[in-house]
Formats: sequence, structure tokens, C-alpha cells
Amino acid sequence: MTAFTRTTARSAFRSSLCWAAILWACLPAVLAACVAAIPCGAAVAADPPEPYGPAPSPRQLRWHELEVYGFLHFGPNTFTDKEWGYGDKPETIFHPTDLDADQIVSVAKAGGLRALILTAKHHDGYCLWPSRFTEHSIKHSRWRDGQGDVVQAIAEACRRHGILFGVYLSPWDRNHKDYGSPEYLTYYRNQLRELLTNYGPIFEVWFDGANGGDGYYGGARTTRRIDNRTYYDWDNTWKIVRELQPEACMFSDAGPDVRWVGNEAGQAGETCWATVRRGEAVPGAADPKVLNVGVRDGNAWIPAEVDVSIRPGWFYHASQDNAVKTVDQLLDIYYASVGRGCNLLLNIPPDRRGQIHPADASALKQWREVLDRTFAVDFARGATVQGPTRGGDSRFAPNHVVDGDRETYWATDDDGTTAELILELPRTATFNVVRVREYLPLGQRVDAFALDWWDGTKWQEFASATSIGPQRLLRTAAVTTSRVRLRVTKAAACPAISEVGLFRSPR
Ligand code: FUL
Repeated sequence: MTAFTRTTARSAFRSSLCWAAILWACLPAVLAACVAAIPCGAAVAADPPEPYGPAPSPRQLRWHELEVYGFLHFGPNTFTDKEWGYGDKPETIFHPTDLDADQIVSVAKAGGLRALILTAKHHDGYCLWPSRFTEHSIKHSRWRDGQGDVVQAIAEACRRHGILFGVYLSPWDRNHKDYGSPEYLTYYRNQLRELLTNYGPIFEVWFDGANGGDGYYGGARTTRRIDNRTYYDWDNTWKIVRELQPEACMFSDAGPDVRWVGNEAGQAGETCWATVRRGEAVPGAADPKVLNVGVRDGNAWIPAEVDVSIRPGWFYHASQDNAVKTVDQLLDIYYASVGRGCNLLLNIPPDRRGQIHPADASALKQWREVLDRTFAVDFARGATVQGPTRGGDSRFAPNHVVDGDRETYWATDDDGTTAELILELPRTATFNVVRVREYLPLGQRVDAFALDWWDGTKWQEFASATSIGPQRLLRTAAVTTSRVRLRVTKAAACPAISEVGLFRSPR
């Protein structure tokens, strides 16, 4: 190649680069012109639906994904055989003989619990950590010569085993001399600060609603009533949690992030909305019926958490070793809690050794095995799905309900508040559990729906239900088919469904 031809080639290459750069810079304008030229009616892009009503915050969305976690009721009551301690027992009463935080957390993990919440202080006021603000704690116990810290032991074991950790700090304190006066509030908040500062990330803070009554109160042995609407000045207490653990959800009868479900029997309402009217309830003063069902068109997203014990009591009592819930009872609870869009907080109380009793561990493990087997195979995955698509835009196409991705969803046009999807399964399947999920960032939209199966000649209804939210599980007798139909029969806004799953429970 001569010097001339080399120069010419270089300059031609440079000028082609130059053209490419110009074209690249103009690309957005060219594309916009092309889109504008597409005739009306042939549009390929539709806007996502507007959210309907309140939607979850990012911290609530993370909380919804946990679904099942455990409660540890542990403290003086474990050793006195009581449920509510009076607050007058000597600190030495707490003496687990062989506390093993790894055993507790391993049992929880084998049961599929994704977090544990520990009663750092129950109503008796006894602290399972060496609080700087009271002498009524394990620092005067015989356990580890008063040098131990149960909160730290459990928090660290949770981290080692890869599950989350949360704390319960009873507002009612039957030991503290100041309970009922403003000074107690300072004490309570100091303790909250200790727990939220010294033990790593906290996923949930549990504010119990049981409040005021008789107690030891520093020797006064009296009855103290408080006005639960004003005494705790909750807004300012909650600010401490937001300041120190902004990722943590707060539970109480009234939220602000998660509400009580209104009973301790493991039963969410058959209809259960994630929304309620903010400010209507306060911790310790709420209508259990409203908490159980929620409020359709409420102004706040405060979903329900279902707390229930694996035994009759919250604390361990040897007399209840034969009364541990059976696998079938635990399954019923799962379908009446998680299956109705709530999270399940299952209490597994450590015994006097400081470990989970074998009866509880075994029930929990067997329950998890059934659940794992149930949800191992989704017969709807990969089905061909037919139904209306919002604006003809593939981002909202029906097949998103079977793609195994909660971030994608099927939606219809805004006027489509009733709609149907037909799923042709990859192969004939026998199922007895159906899971339907709404796409939560767009709120709770569906009021009623049904799932049908094709019996070879006609549609038969498998089951129908009302609220969906994070998930709705329908469980009934097994059917065998290769075709199912989802019918949204009533919705407040066009449906946005992220999953339809079909499963087979072995029992
Ligand atoms: C209730 C308490 O009074 C019980 O002792 C238990 O802690 C339960 C989870 O909450 O309000």
C-alpha cells in the first residue's frame, strides 16, 4: 500500500466514523419519528396501570417475601411455668442448663423459618440482655455467671445460619417502679435504643398490645392503668426505630408497618385486605374483627401478621409436651395465614435447657417437608396462556403469570375489571393447591376470582375466593386436567396478576 492510498483509507475510515457518530446522536429522534408514524390502533407500548389505593413500601415488600418466621418466648416464665410473670421473681430464676443458640436456629431453619423474633423483655420486665438501665436482667442470673447475653447469642446464631433477627420489647413492664409515669417512657426508649444499636440488623420490632394491670412495680404491688391512646406517645417511639433501623418493619395492633391479625389461633379472615384506616387503632386498642379482615379501600397498607404458638402456651411448659400441634394442624394454619396473604409468626418456645424440645422440632420439620414437597413442582410453569393483554403490549401479556417471576405480571386494559385467562398446561397434571399472586406495587385490585378446570367436556369450578394480595392459596380435592381457567369476577381496577401456580400437596 502506497503512502497515498494509506492516507486516503485512513481519512475514509475517519469520515465513516464521523457519520456513524452523527447517526448515533440522532438515533433517539429517528426512533421517536418512527414511533409517531405508527398509525393509531397499532401501538405496541401501553402505560402500566395506575396503582389502586395504597401500595407497600419497599420495606414492606421485603417483609412480604419472608412469609414464615418464628417467635421465641423465653425468660423467667420458662422456669416458673407461667405465661405472664408478675415481675417479682429474683434475677436468678432464669437459669437455662444448656442454652444452645445454634440448636434453636437450626431447628427454625429446618422448619423453613426465615427469621426469629426473641422476647428480649416480656411483661415481667426481665431483660435477656445486660441492659445498662436496669438490674432486672440476666446479668444477675446464674447463667454463664451473669456474663451471658441471650439476645446476642440468638442474633449471632441467626446471622451464622443466614436468617433474620427481630426483637420483642414489651411496653408493659410489671417490674419497673416507674411504669405508668412519664419516666418509664424514657426507660423504655433507652432499652429500645440498646436493642437497635448493639445487635446488628433487626428485621422487625414487635410492640405488644397487652398493657397495664397489676404488677410488682418496684415493690408497690399495685394495679396501674394507662391510657393506651396517649401514654406511650408511639409516634416518637416509632421514630427511634426509623432512625436506628430504617429497614425494620414495626408490628403492633396498629402498625405502622404490620398489624396484628386479631387472634392468636392462626386464622386470618377468609377475606383479608392488606389495607386498613390509619389512626383508627392504637396498640392495645383495636377491633379484632377489623384487624382480621382489614378494610377494603382503607387508606394505609398495613398487612396482617398471624402469630400463633406451636403449643397451647407461648412459653414452654413440660405439661404441654404432648400438646404440640400436629402437622395437619400446622398445615391448616399455613393455609389460613400465608394462604390468605399474611405472614405467619410461629412460636417455638425454648425449654428449660434453652433448646427447642424434640416434639416441636419434629412437628416443624415434618410440616416443612410437606410444604417443600407441595411447592417443589408448579404444573402451570411454561403453560400457554390466552387472554386479553393490556394495550397489546407484551410487558402485560398473560404468559407472565406462568414465568415464575414475581416482578412481571399480566394486566388488562383499564376498563377490563373482569377478565379470563385460559392456561393450556404443558402436560396433564393432578393438583389440589392453586396459588395466585397480585403484583403488589400496584395495590390490591381484585375483589373476587375463581379457578376452573376442564373435565374433558365442560368447565368445573375448583374453588373461588375474594382478596388476593401477596398470595392466595386455594386448597381442595385433587383434580386432573390439562386446561384451567382463571376468572377475575370482580375488581376495583384492571387486574395485575403476577402468578397462577398449580401444586400437589401430598396430604
Ligand atoms: C400477647 C402477650 O400477652 C402474650 O404473652 C404473648 O407474648 C403474645 C405473643 O402477645 O399480647
